[in-house]
Amino acid sequence: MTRSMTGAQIVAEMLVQEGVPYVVGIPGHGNLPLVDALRELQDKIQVIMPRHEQAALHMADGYFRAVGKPLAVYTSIGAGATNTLIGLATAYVDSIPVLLLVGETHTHMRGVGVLQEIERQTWSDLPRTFDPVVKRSWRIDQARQLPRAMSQAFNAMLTGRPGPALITLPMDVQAETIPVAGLPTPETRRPQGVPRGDPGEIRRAAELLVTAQRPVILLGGGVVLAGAEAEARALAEHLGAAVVTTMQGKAAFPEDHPLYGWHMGANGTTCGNHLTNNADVILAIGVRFADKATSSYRPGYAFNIPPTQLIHVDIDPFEIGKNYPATVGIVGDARAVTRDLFEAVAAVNPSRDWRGAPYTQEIEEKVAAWLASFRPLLEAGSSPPTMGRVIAEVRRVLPQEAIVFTSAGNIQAQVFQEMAFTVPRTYISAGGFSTMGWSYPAALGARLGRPDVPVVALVGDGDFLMTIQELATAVQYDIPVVAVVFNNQGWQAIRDLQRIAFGEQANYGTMFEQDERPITPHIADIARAFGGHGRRVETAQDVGPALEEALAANRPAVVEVMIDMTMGTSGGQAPGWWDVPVPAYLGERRAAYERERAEEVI
Ligand SMILES: Cc1ncc(C[n+]2csc(CCOP(=O)(O)OP(=O)(O)O)c2C)c(N)n1
Ligand SMILES: [Mg+2]
Repeated sequence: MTRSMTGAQIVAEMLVQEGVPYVVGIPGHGNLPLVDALRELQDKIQVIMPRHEQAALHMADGYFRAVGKPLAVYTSIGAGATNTLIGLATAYVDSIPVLLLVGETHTHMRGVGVLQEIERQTWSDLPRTFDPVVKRSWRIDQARQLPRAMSQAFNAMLTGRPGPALITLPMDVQAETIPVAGLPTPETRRPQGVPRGDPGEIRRAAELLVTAQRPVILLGGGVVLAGAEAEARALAEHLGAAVVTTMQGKAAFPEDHPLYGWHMGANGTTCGNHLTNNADVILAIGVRFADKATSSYRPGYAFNIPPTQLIHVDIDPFEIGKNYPATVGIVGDARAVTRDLFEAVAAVNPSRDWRGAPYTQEIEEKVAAWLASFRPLLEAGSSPPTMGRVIAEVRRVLPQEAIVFTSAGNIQAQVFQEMAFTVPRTYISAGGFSTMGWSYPAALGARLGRPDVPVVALVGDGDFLMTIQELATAVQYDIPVVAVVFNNQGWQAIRDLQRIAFGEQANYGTMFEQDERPITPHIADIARAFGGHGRRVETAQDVGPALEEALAANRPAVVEVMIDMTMGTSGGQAPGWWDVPVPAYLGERRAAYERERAEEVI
């Protein structure tokens, strides 16, 4: 049966058909027909109004990372659309699907200078504006293009290497009516199954793995995106391989497992670096080998490839051989390839008895030494408490299934290094883009999809102050996320980096001060003014009870913890190396930097 539908009605109905439960957005004159179409379908799809378009993207991003299904975001034209840039970039770098629907200039008005149109170099062209931060975009001219574009956008987002998609919705196209005989359905348009790896290459990889004396399986974000956690564990336990993860791969393997070696890299761990540095074969699954994870490619700080032989598995051929040479490169879905690898290994070798084996003992000893290295700070009873102590209190209070968000600063680095997770998708971080302002709205999105578990954002004061207005959204929709705000009254992570790379004299432009005294808003009071629960604590003993109280309140809540700002105890450790250029006028520091940089193999 042919129906008359507006462009906006086509978009809204296809969102429902795709099973999208929430659409997050801010209205304007540029998207009124879309908002009206969503009004008509409000029984089937709920609109969530954030207070900033950046937060809309982050909410959808957080929802996907927790649930594995995409949400859609809408904005008006111009200003509303451009406010999403950081959100798209964050999602794109970590390969997270989000559908962004932006209002655009009417097709017949292009180029005149419509309110909020940018038309000086070209007529308004939002796909061009967003080109580097979306996997794929569609510039729409007519309503009849929309069914195809919507269907293609979901395919692009959800297949191969996932990522965000952008569709422009010119104002006239949203309101234009066309006859629609039927809309494409996911059942007939979405490919089924996933790309398997090449069987010959899988056999070669299996041969390498079974002869390895010091195998390491390195898990990245691709493992989580493909849901390959169980397969990776089965393979590690069959081989008796050590397991190390990147930031995006954290929690893909139980962090209390005897084969677990934590993380390598500049802000990784001594045990992780030891294992990856000394591996004879590394099986890397869904990993980018980005600079921080590799200690800026300085051999012996995270990796020694070669002589270590690398088996690199990724859905995106672009990643293989990008930064390190691979002995075997396998393009395919992480889950399918890991399962096939397991079968290939099991066909030629029985399961190794790894419990109590010398390699397992070595892993356990190195991990124990790492955990002991920060225990003094973790047990410190000083006031204000150290960040490490507060993280330990948070871990003690939260159940294992609670979902924890971080995004930047010392708190992101330290949770990565010190907090143990045992359930997949419970540690979620904006790892690749390290976006301040991300955690809190992302956690709100996650909680929409996971009302069954506590969702907590662990944020620095700098981080939280970038999207603090989303407390209004949390209160409006009664989303009981707890933000634990680590208030050290400044951008301490950068202050620490200044001190390490440039020296004490470089203390400038990083801490919130007035007349050389720290200055901060009372963040817990702000939370109460928004209508949420808010408590500020200043001693280590008060952290646990305050968090328990906030969780029990079961409404939007902030626990603000004043944090020790003393240099040396203010953050975590840096067991690797990171290429942070310093100027020549710093003399010996520059000379040391040049010597170190000369060792990079990139
Ligand atoms: C949007 C954005 N701007 C700037 C940075 C650079 N940056 C990284 S960490 C950091 C400081 C973070 O401060 P805060 O959230 O208070 O955490 P702290 O390190 O003080 O614990 C800054 C400015 C960033 N990651 N993101
Ligand atoms: Mg801070």
